Amino acid sequence: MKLIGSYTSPFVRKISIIMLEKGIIFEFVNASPYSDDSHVPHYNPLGKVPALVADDQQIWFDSSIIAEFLELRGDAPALLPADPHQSLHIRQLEKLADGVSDAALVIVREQMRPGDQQSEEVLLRNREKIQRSLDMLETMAAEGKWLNNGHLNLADIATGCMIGYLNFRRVVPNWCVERPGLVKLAETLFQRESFARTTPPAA
Ligand SMILES: N[C@@H](CCC(=O)N[C@@H](CS)C(=O)NCC(=O)O)C(=O)O
Repeated sequence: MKLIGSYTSPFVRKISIIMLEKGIIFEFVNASPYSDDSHVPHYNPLGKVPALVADDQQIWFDSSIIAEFLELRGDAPALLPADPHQSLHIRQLEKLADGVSDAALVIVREQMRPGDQQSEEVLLRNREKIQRSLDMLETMAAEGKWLNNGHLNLADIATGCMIGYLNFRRVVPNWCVERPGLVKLAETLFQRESFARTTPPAA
């Protein structure tokens, strides 16, 4: 099994953590999707990481699909409930956390442009997406049913990777204000070996 990506990506980190938690042995192939000579399009025509090359050489891309593929292998611990309807609730929160990472990535890329070419509208729109989504995740973390219920699941992992990315890129540094449920969840997750071993490199 080969994972193509970079540890600065919250989506790649999500897959690394899933495989570490499940004890799946894999080779990590460091590849930047943004370099001119990137090999990533060879694995994923969209040019995005992560991509996973399975033992039968089948290539899987998009972190949600890879997560589903890994879950279908059946390695313990299960990160989704067997009941498909319950699973859907957790998958939706996984997508919500991933959507925050997407919006944070847009902000990071926008801020890399020369100041006079940056769009205030794009920055504001994505900050608003992030704040609204974090509010919903906070409610879910406080409820403790589909997120933060004491049994690590896919939504917890996606949320931890997203918060790690907000911290790493210093996007929306006030994310933790009045969100004690998310702060507690992040603190608990960051103590796990799988998270500690995949901390993004210093910027
Ligand atoms: N929905 C995708 C998002 C992946 C993604 O956006 N990855 C970023 C790195 S964090 C990337 O490869 N971007 C390159 C590009 O957009 O060209 C997933 O979950 O895998």
